[in-house]
Amino acid sequence: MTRTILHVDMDAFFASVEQRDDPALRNKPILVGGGRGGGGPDGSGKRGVVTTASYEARVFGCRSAMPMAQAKRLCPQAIVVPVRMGVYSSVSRQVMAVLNEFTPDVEPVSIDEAFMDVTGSLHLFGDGVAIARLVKARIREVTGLCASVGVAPNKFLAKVASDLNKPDGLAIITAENAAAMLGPMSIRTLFGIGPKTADKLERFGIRTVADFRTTELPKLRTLVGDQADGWLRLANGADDRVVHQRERQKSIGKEQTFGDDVESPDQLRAVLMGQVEDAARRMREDALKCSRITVKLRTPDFTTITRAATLPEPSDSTSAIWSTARTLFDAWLRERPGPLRLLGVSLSGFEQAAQPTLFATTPTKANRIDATADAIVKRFGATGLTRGAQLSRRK
Ligand code: TTP
Ligand code: MG
Repeated sequence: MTRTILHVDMDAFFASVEQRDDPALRNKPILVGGGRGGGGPDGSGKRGVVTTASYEARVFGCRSAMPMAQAKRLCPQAIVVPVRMGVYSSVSRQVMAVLNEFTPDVEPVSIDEAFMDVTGSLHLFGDGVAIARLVKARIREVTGLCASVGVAPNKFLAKVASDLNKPDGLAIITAENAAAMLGPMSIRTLFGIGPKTADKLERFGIRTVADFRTTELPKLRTLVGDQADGWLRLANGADDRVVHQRERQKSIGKEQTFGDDVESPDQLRAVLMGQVEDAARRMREDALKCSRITVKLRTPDFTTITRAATLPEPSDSTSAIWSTARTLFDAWLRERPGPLRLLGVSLSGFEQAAQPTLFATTPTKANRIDATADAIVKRFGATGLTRGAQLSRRK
């Protein structure tokens, strides 16, 4: 069966998020990572490395994984911006939720890239190129960022295609033109050929995909072993790997262990409210609604208790979730008043929320407050917003 596969890859992902959030960085060469306040992509250790260079900095030769000092020599005017991994993860979830509006067959590959099998969605949205245009437009609308998309009959070709016209690219590779397009490309394009294998093949004069194709199979097998057969299939544009849906999230939660046990019910409620706010926002980013709310408590003697309740109907509203979480918490406090070591909340029993583009629904007041709160957090980070119940934390 002929499939239509899309590969979506955000352009200069971390750098574009920084440029979006700070107008002073727009159209400027910027280097995300290293140096002052920056760490590795996980926010720890590994100082002094570029995680992303904006396209303006790439013109000067700055690249990912380059030592920051070297990048600064290539482009002294570049502005160095620290990594904000939490923000990129939250944008990533928004992007993946957008892709899920078009098909459930979405396979995230990394923080900024995913495959989609849209074969079953063609009758709804048009051909692969039409869907690619819609996906790019929706990503821009929801995140303000630009993605490149490749359209092809399989994963390998779709990934090659998404890279062809970056940034803001949209490229198609068909079964008919695949062999001709791949021919002049480096053997490093073939999925699974790492730098060591590539060096070895190149020493034997096999540099391009066309070189690889025209080398006799027994020779390829002596050079690279049994994998020769698979790479030869890729070199001919064939790839039957399927798009695997990501495993569905079972719960979204947040918990906090206190440095000193906390006794004040108001303070505990404020912490819980903040946790509900955070978990509900992440759930909305994934376009989910939950039906089960679990509050977790740990007393100073390390006893851990959970209290759960089921909502009458699935909800993604912070106020609905908060009122249930608060009822659970207050019931616990009436039974066993006293200090706590840990407090947390988790949301589960998910169902997909209605997709905003496909089903226009009338937002309720609570929806509008949540949407505003989400927009503020997106813009200023979680500290930009404090609901009433949280205020006692500031005392
Ligand atoms: P990429 O998609 O490889 O790169 P990119 O999105 O910055 O640029 P483009 O796709 O337009 O070529 O990686 C996505 C993000 O992953 C990138 O923004 C930063 C992070 N990353 C690292 O932290 N370390 C790395 O070595 C690489 C390659 C990426
Ligand atoms: Mg990218």
